[in-house]
Amino acid sequence: MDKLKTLFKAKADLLSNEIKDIIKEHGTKKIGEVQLAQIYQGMRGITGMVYETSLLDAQEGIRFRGFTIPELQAKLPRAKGGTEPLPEGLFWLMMTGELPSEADTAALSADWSERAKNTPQHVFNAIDALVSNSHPMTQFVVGVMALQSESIFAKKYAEGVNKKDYWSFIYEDSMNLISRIPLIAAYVYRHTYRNGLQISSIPELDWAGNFAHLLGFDQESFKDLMRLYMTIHADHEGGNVSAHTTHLVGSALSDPYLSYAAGMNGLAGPLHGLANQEVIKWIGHMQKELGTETPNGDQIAEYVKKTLADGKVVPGYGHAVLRKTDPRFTAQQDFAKKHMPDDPMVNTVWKIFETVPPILQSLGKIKNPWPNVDAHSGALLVHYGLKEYEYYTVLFAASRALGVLASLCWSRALNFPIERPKSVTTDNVKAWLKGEDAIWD
Ligand code: CMX
Repeated sequence: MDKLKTLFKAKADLLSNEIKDIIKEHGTKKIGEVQLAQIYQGMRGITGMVYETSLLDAQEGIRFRGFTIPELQAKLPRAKGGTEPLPEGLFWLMMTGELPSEADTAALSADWSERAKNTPQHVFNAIDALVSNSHPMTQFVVGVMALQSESIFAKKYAEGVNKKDYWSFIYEDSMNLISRIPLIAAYVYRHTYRNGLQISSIPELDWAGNFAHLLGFDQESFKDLMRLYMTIHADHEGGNVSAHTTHLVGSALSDPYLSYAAGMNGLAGPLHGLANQEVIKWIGHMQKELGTETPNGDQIAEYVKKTLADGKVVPGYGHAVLRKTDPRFTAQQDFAKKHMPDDPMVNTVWKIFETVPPILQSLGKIKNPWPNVDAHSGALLVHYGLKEYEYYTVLFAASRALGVLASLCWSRALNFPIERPKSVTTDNVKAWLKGEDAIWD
């Protein structure tokens, strides 16, 4: 067994026993009270699942195993000459709760590079077979689904395997899938926007550095952007649509390919990960309508009011849990201040940041008027010439694999059961409001 797998199993056995004791001693304690509004309004605020890899605080933002993004930037190993953390290091941290050494991250880079070899051709043929205007996220998910033929878990389950061993095959599938995600994602990009001219991997590069290379962007600072990008988008606790869907589908013992693909179909929604493409599309329309690349605050305010009057959302703003500026926005802003402080698109994003929150706040109904991760990411990509905004969610999806698959390993290692919350009908609710016995009592 490789070092990460051995360490992961030891941690999982330990936690599994602790959880058994917690349930035995405290299992009947109430962890919260569900209100009627919560069951009608997206289950907001209901604590209903365990997700070990990260935790979101409404005021402070995301912590990965207790570490904030600036702490990760300081503590995780970097590529030689690089200034941003390696996503391999974050994956190790999410899997074990421990910060990896440089040797651990280097070994993981080499392991993923090796596992990515001999990706079956039928994966790329499946993408080629799609109609040419298929959205990049559709192409990406089809590629992942085609790769499901390689699932070790599905094969072993069909042969009949002891449930105690599920975690091991989920681990192998997750590692194999993560290793090949840059290949599938870059294939979609080159296939759609670069006349199908594909680029070969550089096996010695780290996972995100090689991904940048496969896309056709070899500047060192773009590689660093990808390392940062793949780190900050990886995980956002368990309740968001992509993480929760992966977790839910995985709970039926669907293998990691099926579970991750399901989650990424959720990420492709405009209220979730697709918002990163919507932001650049929206800014592009604003620039066109106003006839300027660098609108001032008053012009932006007018355009925002028009967007709202047309019954649309302002993309990149608001969040279901966060109540402050997203630290993932700030991390990207810091990167931009360092690498491209005079870029017109980046400056427009900053001007929007000055202008939008007070307008949203003044409406009185929006719980979080501050920018989320998607408000900034596109502008950085545009700066480097990656202007095809319909592709942006694929980058988010590549990163999100690290968090949702690390969590899937944990869910199987802890033997979490199939997820099956209770639903009610409005007739049940009305009867209960009239004083009849509630079916949930
Ligand atoms: N622009 C306009 N209206 C907004 C808004 C925004 N950015 N954010 C919230 N609202 C509206 C909601 O649509 C809702 O309106 P109704 O009462 O008319 O239905 C009202 O304000 C209250 O919403 P909320 O409780 O503050 O927010 P929700 O938890 O329901 O939704 C989110 C959260 C992210 C879907 C929402 O803020 C939104 O649509 N933002 C724009 C899309 C976006 O950026 N999504 C990306 C989120 C991050 C990610 O997952 O990648």
